[in-house]
Amino acid sequence: MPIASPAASVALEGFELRVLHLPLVSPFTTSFGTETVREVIVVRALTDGGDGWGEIVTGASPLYSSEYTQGAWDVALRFLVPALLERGTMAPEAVAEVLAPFVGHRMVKAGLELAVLDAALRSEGRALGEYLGSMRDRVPSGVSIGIQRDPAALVDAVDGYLAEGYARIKIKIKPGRDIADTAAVREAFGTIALQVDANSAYTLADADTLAELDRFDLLLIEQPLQEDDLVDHATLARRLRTPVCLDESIVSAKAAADALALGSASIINIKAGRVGGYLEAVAIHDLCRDAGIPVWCGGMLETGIGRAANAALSALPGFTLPGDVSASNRFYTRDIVTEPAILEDGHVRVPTGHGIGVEIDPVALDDFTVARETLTR
Ligand code: OSB
Ligand code: MG
Repeated sequence: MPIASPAASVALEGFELRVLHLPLVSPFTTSFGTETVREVIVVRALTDGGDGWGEIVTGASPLYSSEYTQGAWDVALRFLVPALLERGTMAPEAVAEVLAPFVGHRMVKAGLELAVLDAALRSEGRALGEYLGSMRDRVPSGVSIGIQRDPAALVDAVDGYLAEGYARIKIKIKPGRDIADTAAVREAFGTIALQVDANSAYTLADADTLAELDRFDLLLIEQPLQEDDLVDHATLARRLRTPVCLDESIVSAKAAADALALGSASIINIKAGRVGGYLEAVAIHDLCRDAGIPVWCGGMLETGIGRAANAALSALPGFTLPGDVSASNRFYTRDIVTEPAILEDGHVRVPTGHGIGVEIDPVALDDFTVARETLTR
């Protein structure tokens, strides 16, 4: 259902943007590359109702999507933040509308919107989960595991996460590191909840290989083909018994509706950053729920800011599959919030504090900051 009751308007006084470098506990390898440090932009909205926090989930390079840190930094400071400050006073629900004339840059828009939303909800004393329509106080936690040195190393990694209690395992695949890796995990751990993510590494010419995955009873295969391959995904989906789930392709509610109309996917991964914000994410949740399509919450190696907001989003009723909403320590030894998300019985808690429900650790924030810029009205 759409947002039941809109948030308060706030007078925007300025925005502080910071680039942070957070070391990862271990390298994270996907079909598009390896990361050892998470580069991320943290947004602080300065308002008459107090500060609000958001996170721009771009990576350092445009490998997952066309967005990347320096491009995000530039477009935010040159166009998006000035447009918001120019408008002055607004409700969080108006942020997307003010930013709509600027094409693309959805992760930047999402981070700015979250900061305004957090400020507004904190000023009213409301929790983000309650505002978005959360129905649960905790959500099952899945973990995304990067490509390892070899299948044996992958089995070791999966073993560790299962021992911690993760409710669902996702492994990254790419051509040449697909069937044997998946077989090794299935053989080692039996009927665990298992899915794979290709991050666009295949083409339709690989359909025979991908069909070999059918024998592993996977929950889904995520984004086998390119972002704009909606028709090819529909063709592939007809070939596979494994459900096709889209991540990169779903950049908006419109893209989700198109994908469903074409039969490109039977499950959708929702990431607020990729779709331009938590409100657009709720719109996709709503349309999928009406269409009987399961959704789950994806992750972008979020700091404690995005991790808290993702837990709230994941508690909406249509999120019927475990998301990539892992504990903070899956990626970080030190987070920038005072109470990083922890795994409890395979779940993470939906914060109940005001706004995103977590407090920033100012010392950690400063320690990880490598660049900083403030624009005021
Ligand atoms: O495709 O889901 C993805 C991380 C960065 C970019 C893309 C993806 C991922 C993940 C990690 O799989 C998910 C997480 O944050 O736990
Ligand atoms: Mg993915």
